[in-house]
Amino acid sequence: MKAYGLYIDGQWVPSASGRTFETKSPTTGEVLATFAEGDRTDVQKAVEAAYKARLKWRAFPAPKRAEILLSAASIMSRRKQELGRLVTREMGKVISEGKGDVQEAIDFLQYIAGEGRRLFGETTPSELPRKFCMTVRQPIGIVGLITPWNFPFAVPCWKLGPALVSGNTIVYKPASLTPLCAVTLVEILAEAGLPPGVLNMVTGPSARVGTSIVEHPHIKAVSFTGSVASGRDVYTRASALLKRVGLEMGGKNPQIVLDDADLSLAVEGVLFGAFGTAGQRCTATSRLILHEKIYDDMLQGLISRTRSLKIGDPLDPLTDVGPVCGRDQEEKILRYLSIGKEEGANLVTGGSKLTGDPYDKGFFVEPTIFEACHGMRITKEEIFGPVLSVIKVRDYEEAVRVANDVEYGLSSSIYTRNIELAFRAIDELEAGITYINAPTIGAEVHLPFGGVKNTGNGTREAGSTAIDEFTEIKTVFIDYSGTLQKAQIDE
Ligand code: UN1
Repeated sequence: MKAYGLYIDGQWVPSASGRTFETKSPTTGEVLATFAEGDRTDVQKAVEAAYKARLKWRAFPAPKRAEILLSAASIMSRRKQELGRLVTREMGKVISEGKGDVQEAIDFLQYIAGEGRRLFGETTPSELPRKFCMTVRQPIGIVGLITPWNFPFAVPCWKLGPALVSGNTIVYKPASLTPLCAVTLVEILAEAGLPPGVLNMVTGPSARVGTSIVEHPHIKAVSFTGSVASGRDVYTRASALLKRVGLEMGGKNPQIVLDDADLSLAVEGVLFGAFGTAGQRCTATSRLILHEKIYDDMLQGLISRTRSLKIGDPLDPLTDVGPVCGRDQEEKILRYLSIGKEEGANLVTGGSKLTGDPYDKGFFVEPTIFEACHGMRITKEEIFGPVLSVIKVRDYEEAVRVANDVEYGLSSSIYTRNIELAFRAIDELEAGITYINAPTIGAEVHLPFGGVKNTGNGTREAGSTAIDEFTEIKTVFIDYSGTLQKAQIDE
């Protein structure tokens, strides 16, 4: 069994307490490796390393910093098959999606490396003669990154990439369900040439490692992806210390299907949106809002396609849906299945844990569809599993009203051929992302990603906005008149 340490100042070291934890395959229960369990003392050491490295890293030219990201992307491309399998073994998503996770990380590192030769500021005329005005982007300093288990390569790269190219040093805490992916990613970045102390990783529980990162006075910004409850805690603690915080949290993403839609396209869309990654994406479709005229046809089509999904070993390329990621995750989903049944939602397919061989060793939940009434808990709360609530509406207006009546606003989708209603949906759906005639999942890395309402606090990851979370803007005035010139003062 391989045992991994914490990564501090370019060295793999045991935790101060000597405690360890393990990661298990959600498919077979096999223990994959053990990891150092960090706490406040280890975070302190990681911050010291990041502090020591920060001035040199900041002075290293941005295009050179970007080259390291490009090398990491090439190592990942070369090892894509193996890394995809690693994601699948540790996290449980099916192998095509495991490789997709790695591909998303590669795509994004390549994209953000371009910032090394941009990091654009503005130049603008002065109101005074012989005076020049501009802005430059500068690193924030030491940033804390806290990442989830559902995209163990892509989401850490969304944060690490812009933080590094902008010249920050990092203390990184990955999710405790996928530390093997995290260790591998750090090894790749080290191999790509990242100097010691620039990236430090502390594995261990959120309550100790995460909180210590959020509360450390030298860490000036925190970027977090995870649940609303944890995000709220991060925000509360960090904002009391006046830190910059980027939050990307839950979703209750709707797919609306109007009566003029291409129904077979809409069925394939919701199948991928709701049951891809076993529903464990923050962009997953968890509500299907159907126009009453096509309700029966669409539901019938969807039920038969859902029943034909193959559930099982995610490494098998023929499998459609793998296990959910761990016991807590499974328990939460099963609890929501009971809640749905108790609330009187009509269970039309699925609804149980799968048992028997080969399911007993892992955490397998059937893809589940409820006919629900808007307002039931299963239509409002994030489940983060393969559970879809179908809601009937009379028209476009009611569809949008229902879609918007939740606390979240990450992704959204509408299937229609009516161009006016498609454009109205872009205006009216309360979400950071709207898809027309495509499922709620599958955002591309060169566009901003994030949500409104309780999904986030206004930051956008990826795309052209990615570096905003990790840079300070300095405004510069250069007076070359040789005289004292006074802005705003009448002469
Ligand atoms: C997430 O679930 O946290 O848009 C990220 C998508 C993926 C990213 C999801 N590109 O579904």
